[in-house]
Amino acid sequence: MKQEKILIIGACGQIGVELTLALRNIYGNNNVIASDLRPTVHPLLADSGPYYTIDATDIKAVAALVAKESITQIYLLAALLSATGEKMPMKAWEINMDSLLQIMELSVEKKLTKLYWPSSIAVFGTTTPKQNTPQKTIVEPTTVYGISKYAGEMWCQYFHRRWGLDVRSLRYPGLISWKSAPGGGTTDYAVEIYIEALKQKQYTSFLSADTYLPMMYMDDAIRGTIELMEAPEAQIKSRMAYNLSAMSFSPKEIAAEIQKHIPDFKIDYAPDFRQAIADSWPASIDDAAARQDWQWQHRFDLEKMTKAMLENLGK
Ligand code: NAD
Ligand code: AKB
Repeated sequence: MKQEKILIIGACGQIGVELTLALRNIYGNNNVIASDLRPTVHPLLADSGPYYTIDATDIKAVAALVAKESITQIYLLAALLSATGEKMPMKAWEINMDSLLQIMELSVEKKLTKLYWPSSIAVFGTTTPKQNTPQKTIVEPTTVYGISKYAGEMWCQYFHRRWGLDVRSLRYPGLISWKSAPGGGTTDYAVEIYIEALKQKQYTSFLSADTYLPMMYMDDAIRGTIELMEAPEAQIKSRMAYNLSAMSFSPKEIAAEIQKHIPDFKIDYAPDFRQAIADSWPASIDDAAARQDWQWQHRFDLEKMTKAMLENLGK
């Protein structure tokens, strides 16, 4: 077992639950400390290891926990996502940025071995090339969430250059999972659609039929995150965030894939404010740098993911 002590902040969210479980498998239950703003732990994390209720922006509380648990690495997942962020932009900026800056300073001060902080395809905007969006390109995000992610990437690069902080990051696409619910993003439709297909055989999509977005099954995202974090330091050439890609589809295409399993499933469309956010994002992502630098490879496509989602949610 590896001798690291990891703190996950935002552990009860869509990614946090699965990442905590995966890291506990590798490092041991008591070496992976889960924490979140939520007063009670997510049911899937109960009984598998320590849990603390903590506010990521309360740096004194975070520092006290780091000292108490002798933490050596932090995964900072706490954030407000794109759709929620547009409803409360100042709050989103505060949570997304204050937590990152303070935790980066703490990481340098306490000489933590590594910090993980996820970015998003939301860094890209309407002026970015829409197809096969490259690692380095025009970046003019339109949402407060995207602005916070791009600013955060620049700060990660700065802390690495200035203080040698081993901070690593990925630009996740929309993530699709069945263990823990998504938390206020524009890509959440691609989870809701499976749940409603099983429950009601009907789904009203808040994005239009032909809105293509980059997407990924959670198993791939968790494996990619751990592979990035475990890669030798010399292989990490980007201290901004790596583009990461698996598949790209539209609401119409995911509905057609579901209909192969549930032939009477019906979809209709009622686009809302999230359509403008989706329209500002890439349709597909070029992740050649991640594939070259640390040998990233996805395993799930739309067909395989749909089978896994329907099977697991069906249980
Ligand atoms: P989520 O909303 O499901 O989970 C975030 C968790 O953070 C929640 O449990 C919430 O209670 C907690 N939290 C919020 N404010 C907090 C605070 N002040 N202190 C402590 N905890 C707080 O989000 P997620 O989908 O798990 O995303 C995790 C990270 O990955 C975020 O940075 C997000 O931007 C990024 N990301 C996610 C996706 C995706 O599709 N899920 C895609 C790209 C990037
Ligand atoms: C969102 O839709 O906000 C997230 C993301 C792609 O960052 N899923």
